[in-house]
Amino acid sequence: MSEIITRVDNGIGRITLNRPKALHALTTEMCSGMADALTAWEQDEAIRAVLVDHAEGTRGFCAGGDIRKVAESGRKDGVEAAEFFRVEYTLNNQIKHYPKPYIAVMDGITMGGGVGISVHGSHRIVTERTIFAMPETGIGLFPDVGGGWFLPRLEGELGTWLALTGAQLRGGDVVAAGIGTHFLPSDRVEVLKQALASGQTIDAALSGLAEAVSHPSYAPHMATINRCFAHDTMAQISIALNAEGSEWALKQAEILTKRSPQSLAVALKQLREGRGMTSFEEVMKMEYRLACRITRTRDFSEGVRAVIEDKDNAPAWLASVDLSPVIEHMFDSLGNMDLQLP
Ligand code: QUE
Repeated sequence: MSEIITRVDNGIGRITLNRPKALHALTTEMCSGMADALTAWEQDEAIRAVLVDHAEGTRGFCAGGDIRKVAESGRKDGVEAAEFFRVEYTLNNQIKHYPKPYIAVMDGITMGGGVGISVHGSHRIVTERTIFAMPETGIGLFPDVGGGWFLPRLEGELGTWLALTGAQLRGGDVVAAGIGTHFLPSDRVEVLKQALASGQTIDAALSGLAEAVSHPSYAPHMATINRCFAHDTMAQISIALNAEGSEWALKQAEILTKRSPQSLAVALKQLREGRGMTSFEEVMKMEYRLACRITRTRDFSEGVRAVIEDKDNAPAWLASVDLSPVIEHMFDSLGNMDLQLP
């Protein structure tokens, strides 16, 4: 059975992720298959919009990327890992600039790579089952797939908090944050698909089915988030959280002690650089440099071992002393190996 199912349903290009054993985590082949379908439908006047969803079960839309394979490659020469990121980030860029409506159904777990194939689309459908997160600092990676673009563009320092701690947002909170565009109870997703296939316009179908969202559950913490996560070094952020003294702030400080110090430093600089960049392509080029380099490091190998391979959830990160020269170097050009986008 193929890992993605593509078909046309009454003028709607449909892509269904179909790798249920790995919660639809993206492989190189899934990304290139999606890119090929999007390219074909871009030119096809019979296609009005694209809708991306997942097959089988209610657990989730997409857990991320095929991180096991990336880690295996990173422990060797990193060639396969670099190829994966090239194909995945080129797809993220294609979605960002797609000329037709791109509707992602973010039903259930939507993390990492799953965010990259949804958040850059024009229409992001959230249900009561949606669990959004960018959890990469917990495996020695960084919040990639365009995290350097969308996270610093959320309100205040919300994106910095999400990126560093890997915090999860659920249901309506995902729309309130601006990550999703529409909230639909999950039992209306089928109704939406039928409405689109019957020729209703997307905005007419959505305005009849979407529900308003209430105040997000993170709202009471926004002032603290904006105060503490505004700093430009991890040491300052940790000190600020501890100085707050509230139960919530101390919990965030404790979470940060469990994340890879190298990932935290890379992610914080990635978001600060990304905030100042004026094109999505520039961000993806930066992230490609970081991905190629970080996936060859000890912390990434160890993070994947602890969280995904052995599942002991006890990564032994390298000490955080004197990281800055290593971090700075990760942002350097790859020369003729830099990411080239169309
Ligand atoms: C952080 C991550 C990922 C993760 C767990 C983290 C990630 C990812 C997966 C994942 C989960 C299930 C699978 C799979 C991959 O888990 O990026 O193949 O079956 O892809 O804490 O960044």
